Amino acid sequence: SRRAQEALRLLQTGTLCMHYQPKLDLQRGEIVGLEALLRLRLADGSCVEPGRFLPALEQAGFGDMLDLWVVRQVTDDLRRWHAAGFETRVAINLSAATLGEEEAFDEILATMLGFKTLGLEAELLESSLIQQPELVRARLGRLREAGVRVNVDDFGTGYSNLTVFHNAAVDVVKLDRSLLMAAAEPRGAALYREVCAAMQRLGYEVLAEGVETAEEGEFVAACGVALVQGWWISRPLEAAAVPAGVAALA
Ligand code: G
Ligand code: G
Ligand code: MN
Ligand code: NA
Repeated sequence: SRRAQEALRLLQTGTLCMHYQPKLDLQRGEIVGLEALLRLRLADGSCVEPGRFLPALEQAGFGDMLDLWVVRQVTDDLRRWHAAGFETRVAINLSAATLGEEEAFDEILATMLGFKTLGLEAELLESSLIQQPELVRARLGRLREAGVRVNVDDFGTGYSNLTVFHNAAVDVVKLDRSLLMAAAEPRGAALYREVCAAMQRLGYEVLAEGVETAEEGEFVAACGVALVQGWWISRPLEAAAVPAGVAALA
């Protein structure tokens, strides 16, 4: 397909790397972790976002191999930061393929286990959690037993399937930016507030994604979210810029 061809062309010309976006704990007023985001750096120094190459690779069956590459890259970055006296928790996006493939899952979990004390987290799309519910439940259980917190990513997009919340054990619900954009209208604001409250009553920690402005920050804080991520706090940072970048936010 055309998309697969573009993805291969990009991979031929660029280098995969990770960027890291800080997450702010509103109560503590501290950066409590980072989300690892895949990028492709081109020779001219510009970066391509994953939307242009990741879906084609996942469709071609490379999702689990890519996740394994990401976990190794993140743990390398964590080692370098640790040597420089910087420690943090990092959340890794996992593709649906990884939850389904035993070999890939075991290897990724083993790699994560080596970094238990630093605190790794997993982010999974709702759509990855609704297929093979028994298998997914077992795999999420193994992640959480290993101390890996599970985040439901992009909540509120696609067709939200609420069975995730009684079938699967998760720790954090990340409310998608589209819900926040809809909150510019009164009904959208009420929906955001109620979804946030319901998730908290069910015992989940709630993170507001894509918070771009102080006004949005004040709104989500008033809704009671625990964690905030978005340009208002920080853009995703290059790995080398993370220790100083996070220190500057403190
Ligand atoms: O960083 P950006 O907004 O362009 O990310 C676009 C999408 O790609 C997001 O949905 C995000 O979850 C996904 N994504 C980003 N980095 C990774 C990664 O390392 N692995 C996987 N599987 N998905 C990622
Ligand atoms: O994993 P997820 O689908 O949540 O990916 C998050 C994506 O959103 C990343 O690609 C990141 O670059 C992007 N992003 C992060 N903060 C903001 C923001 O404040 N506004 C917008 N529009 N996008 C953001
Ligand atoms: Mn994510
Ligand atoms: Na998201």
